[in-house]
Amino acid sequence: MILHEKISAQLPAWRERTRALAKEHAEVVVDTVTIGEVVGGMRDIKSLVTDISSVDPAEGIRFRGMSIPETLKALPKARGGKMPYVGGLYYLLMVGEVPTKEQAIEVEAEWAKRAELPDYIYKMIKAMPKDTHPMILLSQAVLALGKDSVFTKKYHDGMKKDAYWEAALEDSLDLTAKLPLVAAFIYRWKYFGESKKPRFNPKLDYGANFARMMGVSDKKGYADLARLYFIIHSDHESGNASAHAMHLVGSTLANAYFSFSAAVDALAGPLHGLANQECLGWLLDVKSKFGGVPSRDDLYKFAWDTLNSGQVIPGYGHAVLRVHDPRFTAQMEFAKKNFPDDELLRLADLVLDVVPTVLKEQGKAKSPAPNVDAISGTLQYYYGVREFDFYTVLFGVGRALGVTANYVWARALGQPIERPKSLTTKMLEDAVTKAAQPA
Ligand code: NMX
Ligand code: MLT
Repeated sequence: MILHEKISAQLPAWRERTRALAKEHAEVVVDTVTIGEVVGGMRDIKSLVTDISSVDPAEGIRFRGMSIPETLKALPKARGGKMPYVGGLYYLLMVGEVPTKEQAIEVEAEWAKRAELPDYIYKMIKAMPKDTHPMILLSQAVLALGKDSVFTKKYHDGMKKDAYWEAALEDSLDLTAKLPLVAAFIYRWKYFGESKKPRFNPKLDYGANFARMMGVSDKKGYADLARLYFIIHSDHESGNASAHAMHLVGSTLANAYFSFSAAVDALAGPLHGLANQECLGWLLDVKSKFGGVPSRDDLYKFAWDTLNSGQVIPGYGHAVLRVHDPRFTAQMEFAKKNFPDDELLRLADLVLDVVPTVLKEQGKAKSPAPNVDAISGTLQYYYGVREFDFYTVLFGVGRALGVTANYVWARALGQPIERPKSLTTKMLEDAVTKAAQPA
């Protein structure tokens, strides 16, 4: 299998680099830690290692060193579409090189072989009350798929540490192949009462299959959106809550299913992935209150009312980014190219004009710029996926690509169980007293 072959060939050199850092340079200082960082959600503390992606506050995400426009340009385009093969992105994240079209298709073919769900997954989802949030269903399904984890089986059969990554890769390929089916089934069952099992057509790519299984009317348009969506949501370095949850759980040698279920749970928080659902809800509230796109003044007042009621404005601000999120820009460009006159898009555009002003006036948010969630729901809504509590499931399908690539490499490089040190409040106060004493 191509990913196995390519990673295997790189491993000796990566292992040597990691060994040298750990053994020969362990004492080199890379950061100092302040009380503000300790009590402030560990913001900015440099304490994780990943080569899959990196986020620059002034520039945004780079996948294996490539910005979003560079990634979209370089990856081979899917047959019949304008966006790249998702399999090509997975190859880039896993291998660190831009694949040829044939290599991207090989990953797609690998997914097609594995894209089937055991019967009990359907039964389990259907056994849940209809008003269950789709992120609960997704997390349950992922966890339940872990019954067949290759990693867990081989671990108990005495697998050697050097081979962990191979079993991790098997589980990651199985999981990422099955996720579109899980997501599409949740969608069709929960909102339309359909219990037909989705079928993955091996002649079509990941994006086109997803569009078919979701049952949208513009399959070609939605296939391109799905490709773009999964690619840009795949990774955002390792410190974001979902990636970090996956990494933490994976570091205990829990399998990829346990680990990704934890990532899904983290993504379900309104300050993280669920903001995309909240964001569309906020836009629709504006629309219904004003009977369409309001005046700038009305929107300005509405935004202030949200802040004054103690809520955040979803889709704006970021823990790391200090500029417009390039994932926002990529989606805005897609929308303007494909449906420039859409009413919700015009509203999102007006929000982009007003909300950063309001956040700046309030003066709390370190960044008033839009993040990825500010626009993603508007695109789904246009293509008819209007059940917005489903949106974070889509984020989850995309995020799996990046976090599983990280998970495979973490096992390949023998990254240890994560275990930071905690302090008591008294210890921090003592540190303050000590710092105030003359040297
Ligand atoms: N609306 C209102 N207040 C905000 C916003 C916002 N969009 N963004 C930040 N703030 C507040 C924040 O709540 C905090 O207030 P307080 O001091 O009262 O606790 C203050 O500004 C400083 O926060 P920051 O340091 O700028 O942001 P932080 O790193 O703590 O949090 C987010 C980052 C993304 C959680 C925050 O900007 C936010 O809540 N945004 C809205 C929710 C959202 O869009 N989340 C999605 C992020 C992307 N993703 O998909 O995960
Ligand atoms: C993400 O994609 O994970 C979000 O932008 C949040 C983050 O990076 O902290």
